[in-house]
Order: sequence, then structure tokens, then C-alpha cells
Amino acid sequence: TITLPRQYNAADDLIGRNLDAGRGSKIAYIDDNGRYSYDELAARVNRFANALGALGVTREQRILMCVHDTIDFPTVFLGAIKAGVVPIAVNTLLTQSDYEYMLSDSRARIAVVSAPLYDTFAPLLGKVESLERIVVAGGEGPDSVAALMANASDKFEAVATTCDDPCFWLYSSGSTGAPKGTVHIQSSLIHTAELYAKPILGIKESDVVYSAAKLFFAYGLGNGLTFPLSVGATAVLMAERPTPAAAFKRLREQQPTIFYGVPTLYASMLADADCPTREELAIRMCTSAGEALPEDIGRRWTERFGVEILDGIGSTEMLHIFLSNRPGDVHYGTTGKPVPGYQVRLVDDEGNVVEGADEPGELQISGPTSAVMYWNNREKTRATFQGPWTRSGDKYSRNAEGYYVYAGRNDDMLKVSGIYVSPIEVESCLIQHPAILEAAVVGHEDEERLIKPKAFIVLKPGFQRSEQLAAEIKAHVKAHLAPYKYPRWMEFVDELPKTATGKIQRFKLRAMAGK
Ligand code: 3SK
Repeated sequence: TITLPRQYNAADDLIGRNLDAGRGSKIAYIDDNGRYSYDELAARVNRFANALGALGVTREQRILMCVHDTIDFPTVFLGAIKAGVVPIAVNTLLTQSDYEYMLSDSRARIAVVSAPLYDTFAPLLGKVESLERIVVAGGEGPDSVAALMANASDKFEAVATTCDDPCFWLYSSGSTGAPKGTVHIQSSLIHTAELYAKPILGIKESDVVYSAAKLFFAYGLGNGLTFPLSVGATAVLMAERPTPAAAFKRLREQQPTIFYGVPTLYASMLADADCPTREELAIRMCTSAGEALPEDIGRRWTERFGVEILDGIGSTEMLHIFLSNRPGDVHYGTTGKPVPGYQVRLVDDEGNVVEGADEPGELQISGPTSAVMYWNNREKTRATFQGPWTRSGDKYSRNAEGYYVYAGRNDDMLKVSGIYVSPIEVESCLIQHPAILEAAVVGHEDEERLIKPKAFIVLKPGFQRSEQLAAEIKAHVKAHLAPYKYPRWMEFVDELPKTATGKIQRFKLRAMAGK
């Protein structure tokens, strides 16, 4: 690991190192509206830090940010950190009730939201006691980020935080209960760059990086913010949804050298008729995380583009990737080996460390980037952060050559396009539909071998099974939950398999789903 001074401010470091290195006029960000040099980024960050002061937000208070990938994301995130204020970056795809919970739980005083999300947040002003104001990113009115910054100075002395001070939060979801505010400290961001991005990706100043994974995910935050700023590279930001067409446009127009994706996107890009040829692109390195990359997708990508996808695994709790394949040593179908600076171990159900080849156990990680707690949740903090070890909830085995192989989850959680989905949350939504008596949701592999939710449904007497009813039920879930959570398949059954005590036997349903 690296040694940081006791007094350390992550935003001051990530911006200041580029100005000190004479990169002020170099382009730091390219978004859908323009290009921004390191000098411009520094000025924007200082203006936003001053604007927070003018709004009366002080050190250690929290702001929630629900911001699309535009220049406003690094401006708000780093501006808050520079002021010692703690930004909470949340998923832009969630529902109003998700945001209501996060605002109440965190007691954030201000929400900075992208203009298209304003209507979702507006009813929460007056409803959530601690929320005083909504600031609009990308808008132009008096409450816009732009207006607040226009009246603020572009000079700001970083608040003298320590390397152990709270820096930012991300919300992490579990199979039961509400999402957990995962508290990261000032020293964590730069450690992810020093341990993973520099030695494993070999990121350098001349790279242009493009992450299809958004900045509000821990994966995207490293990819598109910490890593490029740590070496003075250029990052391409895209506000829209990461469809193949949107990704092809950025890959062709901006010629990134590093592309960070997720398995679902790699699969749909390869299947798309407009998939570029290798001659059209400048990519030298690709990464994948979020869910295990099926071997076949990795091979087909390398055949087409002549570059490897480095599949790795990280977590919101560990902030970025701690287990990864290496350039020149990619073993598709595995997640590679531990990133130096992290230790990993596999632990069986009895708490014993598993040493043998191909024996499964829960993956636990020790390293300097672990979050320090879940906010306001002692029970779940203690269950996850156990001394130096952080539990991942993922089952892995290590093969005879020392490569780690994914073996499923310890709980019922599903990873859908790289985002956790709780089957219990989807089931609770399903049973609110007037036709449904009981429902159970499990993961099912699609034709690319990627997991998506499948629902088993028992109808109430008097309701008939039909395609139309299945479509209505899917629409019901999409209307009430974040859209990626809806079941892609629906099977009507007479009853659900249960234990003598009435617990749903998901293993039986998983076997049925596989047929
Ligand atoms: O899902 C992952 O593998 C991941 C990777 C990097 C950072 C965060 C996460 C959740």
C-alpha cells in the first residue's frame, strides 16, 4: 500500500497532482456537451465547494447526488469532498421511495439531481424532514449547479481532512432489508488507483478512458474518475443509457484506449449488426466486472478486437477490483488472482479457511480500501466487516493453478447487468398485483449465460394464465421498481415448493428454471 500524510484531502490530491504536473490545459473530461481541461475542472470544483459554503452546508454534513455522467458529476463529487462535505452518489435508475429512504437514512441536507430526475425528487422536499433544497445539475434556473457556481469564487482552500475522515458514501443493497449507506474514507480512492489501475491496467497519462458503467457505481467511479485523474488521463462521459449504439458512437468518435464494460453489454455489442471492426477502434485494454464474464463472450471479443477483457471482481464495500485477470495472463471463465495489496481467503460454512483446490468457500477480502461501516446499521456492519476481513457474500473456489472461479452467491441476491437485485424485493412487488397469490423469483441464465430474474407465479382463484396477464405483471413490476429488476420470464405454477415450515425451496425453483 502507499503511505499518505495524516492531513489528506482526496479531491485536493486528485486535482492538485495534475496542476502540479503542469497538465492544467490538458483535457480531463469530454462529456456530451463539451471538453473540459484540468484547469477548468479545478475551477469548477472550487466554485462548487464555495457554493456549498454559501448554502450553509458544512464539513461532515452530507449531500445526496443523483447525477448522470456529465461534467457535473466530478464537479459536485470532488467539490463536496474538497469542502469536507460528504457526497452520497446514488443510482439514477431507482424509484422515488428508494430515494426517500436514502434521504431520510442519510439526513442529507441537499440533493443535487440531474434535470430529468427533478420531478422524481421534487415531492420529497417537505416530506423528508432533513432535505432543505434540491439543486439541479444540467439545468439553468436559480437552483441550478450552473447558477450557484456563477456566483462563487474559483479559489478554494481544501478543508484539512485526515486520511481517515469520512469522504463519500455509496448505497449497497442486500437480499433483505433496506440499502446500506457504505461509508468510505479519504484514503480509499487513491489506493484503488495505486493498487489496481496503475499496476494491472497500466493506465497512463496518454490514455483516453471510457466507462459504460456509470460513475454512481463503485466500478464506474474508479474507471471514470479516480483512475484517469490519478495519472492525468482523459475520460469520456456519457449521460444516456449504455446501449450498444451509444457505446459504439463513443468508441468511434472519441477513440478511447481503455474501455470498461459489463458482461451484458459486451454480449449485446458482439450481437449487434453495427459492431465496429478492430481497425475502427483504438482500444488497447478492456475490463469487465459486475458479474462473472462468460468464457465464450471473452473469447469472441478477443477474436474480434484482438484485445483481452480483464475480468475482475470488486464490491461497493471494497470500492474497486481486488481479484483480477492480468494482461497476457487472461484465463477466461475465471476471475484471475488477487490484486497485490489485497489478501483474499475462502471460508466454509463452519468458519474454516478452505485451502484445497476446487473447494468452494465464501470469498473474504482484506485491504486498505474497505469501507469503515454501514451508516446507522451496527448489526449489518458487524456481519460484514470482521476485523481486517470484509465478507463478500460470493462463493468462489481456487483451481489447481491458483485462479479463482465464481461459484454463486451465499445469499439469494442476483446480479443483473452488474447491479444487485433482491428476489425478495421483486416478490414483494409481484404479490401486490391483484391476480397474484404467491410469487418466487430466482436467477435464470439467458442465451448468453447471463443471469436475469425469472418469476414463478401462483394465481388467485378466478384468474386465468395468459400471455397478456404475464405482460401486465411485467409492466406492474417495471412501474413500481427500478426497471432492470423486472422478471424476464414468468412461469405460472399451481404451488411453490416449500419446506415443512413454509419456507420457499429456491434450490428446487432454480432447478426448474434451468429446464
Ligand atoms: O461488481 C463488481 O465486480 C465491482 C467491481 C468494482 C467495483 C465495484 C463492484 C461492485
